[in-house]
Amino acid sequence: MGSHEKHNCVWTILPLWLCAVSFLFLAANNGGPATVGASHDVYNMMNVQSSSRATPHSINHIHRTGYHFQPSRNWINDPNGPMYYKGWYHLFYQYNPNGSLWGNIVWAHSVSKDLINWKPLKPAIYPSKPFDKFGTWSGSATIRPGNRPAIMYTGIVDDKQSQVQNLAYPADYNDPYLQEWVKPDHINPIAVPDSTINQTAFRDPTTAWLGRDGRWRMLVGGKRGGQRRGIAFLYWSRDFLKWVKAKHPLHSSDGTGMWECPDFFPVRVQGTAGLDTSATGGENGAAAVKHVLKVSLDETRYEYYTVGEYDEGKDRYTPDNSSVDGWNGLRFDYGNFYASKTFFDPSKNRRILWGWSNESDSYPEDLVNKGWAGIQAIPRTIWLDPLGKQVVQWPIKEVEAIRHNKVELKNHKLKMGEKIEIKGITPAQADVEVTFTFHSLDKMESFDPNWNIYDAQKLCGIRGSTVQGGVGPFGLATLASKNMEEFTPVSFRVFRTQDDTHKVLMCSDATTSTLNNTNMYTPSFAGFVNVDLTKNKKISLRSLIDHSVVESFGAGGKTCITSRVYPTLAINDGAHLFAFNNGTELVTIETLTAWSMVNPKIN
Ligand code: DQQ
Repeated sequence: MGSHEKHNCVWTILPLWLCAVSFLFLAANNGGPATVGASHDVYNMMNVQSSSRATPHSINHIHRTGYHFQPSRNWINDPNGPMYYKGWYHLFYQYNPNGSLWGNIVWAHSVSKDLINWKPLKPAIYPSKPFDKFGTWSGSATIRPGNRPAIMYTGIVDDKQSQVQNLAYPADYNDPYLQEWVKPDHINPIAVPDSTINQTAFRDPTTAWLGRDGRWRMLVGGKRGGQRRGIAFLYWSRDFLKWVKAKHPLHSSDGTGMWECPDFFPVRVQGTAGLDTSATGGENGAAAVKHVLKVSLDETRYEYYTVGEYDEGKDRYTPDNSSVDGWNGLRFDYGNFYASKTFFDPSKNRRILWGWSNESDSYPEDLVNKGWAGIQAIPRTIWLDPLGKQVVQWPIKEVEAIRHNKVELKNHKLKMGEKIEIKGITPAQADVEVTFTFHSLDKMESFDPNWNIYDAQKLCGIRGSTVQGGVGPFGLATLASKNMEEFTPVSFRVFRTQDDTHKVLMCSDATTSTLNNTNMYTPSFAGFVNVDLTKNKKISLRSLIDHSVVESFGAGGKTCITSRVYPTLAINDGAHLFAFNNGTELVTIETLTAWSMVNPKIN
């Protein structure tokens, strides 16, 4: 939500159908992630109309998830301020207590011992003060020395959605649930837009980090007034109470538009362990570190990140040459995954990534009728790939505790056009890990030099899972109906590039996911996988399948894609799972292990 200044649907009194039609027009013409954004704004428009009359509707359970985080009803968006405190994981999230469209946003709050079973608490932060009277938008938690958490969040101060940053701290540090939060009048707001800052494009403070010079730093997302330069404004503080803006931002990039929900954190150059956000590397035997800067692009509703060097002395971040800054950058997830945020988990020495996965049924009426909207993706451990050019993500270990009914398949060969059904589990709610091998790359298709090397999604649209290839497409057909009238394929396809190397495309294609094609946004999400298949002719895939979501992890988590889908036949017992090969090269399923997933206790 957010850049309302540019979206006519939000503020005009266009009839709803016209907005919906213009959304479909955008969806048909852009073909890219921008369409996701368009849908959010249509929702906004409905909220403006409906927030006062929003009443709890009956809940439609067909596509609700079994083991993903969602409250019992209503709208959710960004994960906020995740942290670990006194034995409990805390998740706050943007929530509309009054309905299933965006609006009336508060910080809802749940706690967990294992990041899988969740206990709801009352909202932690909600509009109550002049500095947040019109909204309590996204922000982050920082654990200050002495185990003292604090939250920084964006307050909306007027009906034009002008934004300031605020600080809240727990009323009682002895309460492990951190139920009460104080927003002191004498210090808030802690940051207001100065004359150089666009006041409706100034939000989502990061977790703060403490420099060697004893000074705290935090970032606020923004864009240069009127222009499309995305900015991570940098703020400094000696005491965490009084914050001043640094002369220059930590980083900015032209042509990217508003940067929402920035996230900036150190990663070890070697190993998978996480680091505290204040960790600095390389000195006194400390592990060498790099930094990751992620931003969520309001214009397109996808995120990108870079890996680079943070110079603490100059307070500048410079992406490495191998990291593209801008719309073609690397993504944590090439699908429906937005406003993500990481935190350091000191209890298990890892950094964990949360991300919001919005609905893809496009009409606001669908959400109103369902009575709920939005889920949080399964938390992922995140670390730097050994080659140093990208991050790797893997579902947290704890999710394995809800696996049951294991089935296994070994050394099964799939000729061109063959598929095999994986039986003995509940395919609508499952976890599946598979490794595919093949003998040679000789049959690879050529990568047409006219194709845009960044536009994996378009390529997947042209060369979908049923279009015969050479090496691939092979993969899993998830949420499939018995006779494949509906299925969401997650697949790999290998191309020969002009320099005689290869490029691996991974697709999670929702175009065939449902027979109900009227209101659906069904993109062929895709990303390239940076793997060398010449020596080891082998690639792995894991998919977490949960009724209306398929979260997939290619090559051990190098490329991740989340799709939201709404089958009509492939629901509950009508859902099936297959592995398939539609390439002329014979593919072997070296191992496939699948499990049903039980329902944890969620809210
Ligand atoms: N959602 C929040 C904003 C943030 C946006 C409002 C990202 O703070 O920029 O609900 O989805």
